[in-house]
Amino acid sequence: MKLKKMLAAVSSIMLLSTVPFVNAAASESDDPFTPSIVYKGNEVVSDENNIMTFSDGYSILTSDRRDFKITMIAADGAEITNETLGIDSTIAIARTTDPDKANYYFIYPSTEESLDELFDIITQRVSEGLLENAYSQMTFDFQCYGVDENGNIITCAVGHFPATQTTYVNYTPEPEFDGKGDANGDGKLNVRDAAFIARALSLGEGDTLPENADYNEDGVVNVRDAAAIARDLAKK
Ligand SMILES: [Ca+2]
Ligand SMILES: [Ca+2]
Repeated sequence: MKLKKMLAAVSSIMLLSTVPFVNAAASESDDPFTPSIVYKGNEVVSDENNIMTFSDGYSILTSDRRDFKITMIAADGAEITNETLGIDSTIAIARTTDPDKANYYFIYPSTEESLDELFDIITQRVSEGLLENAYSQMTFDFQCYGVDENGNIITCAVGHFPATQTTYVNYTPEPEFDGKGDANGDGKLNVRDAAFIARALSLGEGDTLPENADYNEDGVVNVRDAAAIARDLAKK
């Protein structure tokens, strides 16, 4: 057994099992219409014989691919129908019930082959401007694997892990948090920051709060900042 490769696979699976695919540095495809971005920036460079290899060099053995889904985000004012999408009239298009995402439409293909075929067409509609963006998703189980001296694939005895693969047409990384409102300095903005500001103010220690506690950017840190943080969090 090629121990080195096996160990690499084992270490990759340990990473993957805790934080699936998020370990790679974000890599943006040269061609934005190549449907290849998986999760937060890790790109599938090949997918053959159930072995999926990512741009960071990790590869996994996949099985039981299921739950196929295409999400389409319509451009402003675009009419989304089987006809405008150019897909078979028998394919059901669902629409979200979330009023904040009124321009989201979904297709649930029954096979991976049909997912791939439809996603090619949908990708074309993004490039033509009918859709703002689109992504395809599927769930699969995966295992790490190694190759023995005879070239046979052997799996690691660590079991199966379910994962969801997301393939975007256009991948936009989440903007980095700029620290605004992070009064307690833990790198996150949440209700603790509103409480932290309120507590410091109530103790008469408002002047010990950091500059970025001025969430509404009016030049003073006061109870309005705590309220604004709470209000914005409630909107999310
Ligand atoms: Ca914080
Ligand atoms: Ca303020």
